[in-house]
Amino acid sequence: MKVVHSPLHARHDGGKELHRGELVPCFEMPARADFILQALVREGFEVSEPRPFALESLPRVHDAGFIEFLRTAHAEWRAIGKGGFMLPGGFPARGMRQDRIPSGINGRMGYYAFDAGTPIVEGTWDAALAAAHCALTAAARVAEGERSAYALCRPPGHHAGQATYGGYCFLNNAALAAQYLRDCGKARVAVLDVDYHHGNGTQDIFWERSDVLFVSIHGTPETEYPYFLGYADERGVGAGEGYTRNFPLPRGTSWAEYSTALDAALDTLAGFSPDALVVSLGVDTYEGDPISAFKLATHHFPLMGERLAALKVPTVFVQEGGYAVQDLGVNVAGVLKGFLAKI
Ligand code: OKP
Ligand code: ZN
Repeated sequence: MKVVHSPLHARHDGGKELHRGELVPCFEMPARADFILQALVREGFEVSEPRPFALESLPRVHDAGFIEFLRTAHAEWRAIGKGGFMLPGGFPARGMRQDRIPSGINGRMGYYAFDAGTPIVEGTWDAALAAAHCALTAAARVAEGERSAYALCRPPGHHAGQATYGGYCFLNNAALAAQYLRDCGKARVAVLDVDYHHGNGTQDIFWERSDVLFVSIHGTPETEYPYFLGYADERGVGAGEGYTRNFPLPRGTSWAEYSTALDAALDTLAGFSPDALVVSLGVDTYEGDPISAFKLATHHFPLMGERLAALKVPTVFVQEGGYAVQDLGVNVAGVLKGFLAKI
């Protein structure tokens, strides 16, 4: 399995985020990718840089105005005399208008953002675009016939919706990979999201579609971020009805209950007979994660990989979350090695 990685990820270094009422150093930091890369190199994985993709050629999963906002946001911030990181100060909540996009940069930032914990800095766009290119390159390798590929994406992507950013995510790397596989002729593509947090952005993007199945196992939104999506009764609408499936689990969930949910999710995936699988691979389900509350141990991650291999479907792994920086590498390598051992 080849690894796709870009050093441009380091251009995104948010500095501070608003967390539980305080500005604290960002959990989503450049060292995350460095630790994962080190571990994978140590394990003998071959690493390459992403292929180039023209902006116009990106699979259409995001709104054009939203992409333009991300591309130009920090330059506009500098144009009004500001530097450093950008955070929004207001959102179009219930009872307010959603149909007017403010022209000023502060209002436009609140229009497209859905939280105040996702800073944009000067290099954010370059890093987010490079992460998208990593996911697309991994998808291209699988479309060309490789059994699997791993995209070391940073910043992550699964919270980014059709026209929204938040949860440390700007472009939805997994959704771009899934759409790329569709565009290459894979008729049915499944996305399995095992990050601790619900993949609200991916769900949003494929909500009304029956050609891409979205399945997510995550901390219940009753207590866990992103709070407002990810309940079991969300199953898609219109043509997409039944093609979104959510498995919310309580804080404190350990491998015994987790693996039962994983088996149910895998049954759902097998019933869809996908031509390709994209795994949104967050390892923040780990017991040592500083912002999450499941209890998976390092030795459980290879078991997860083994079960994924049993689907016998060409698979693109896309890195999402995981914030126990020192242990990220071994946990990610564990999933990939477990998978490789069973294919
Ligand atoms: C990203 B991923 C609220 C702080 C909440 C956001 C967590 C994002 C997780 N201001 N923190 O799914 O690992
Ligand atoms: Zn997460």
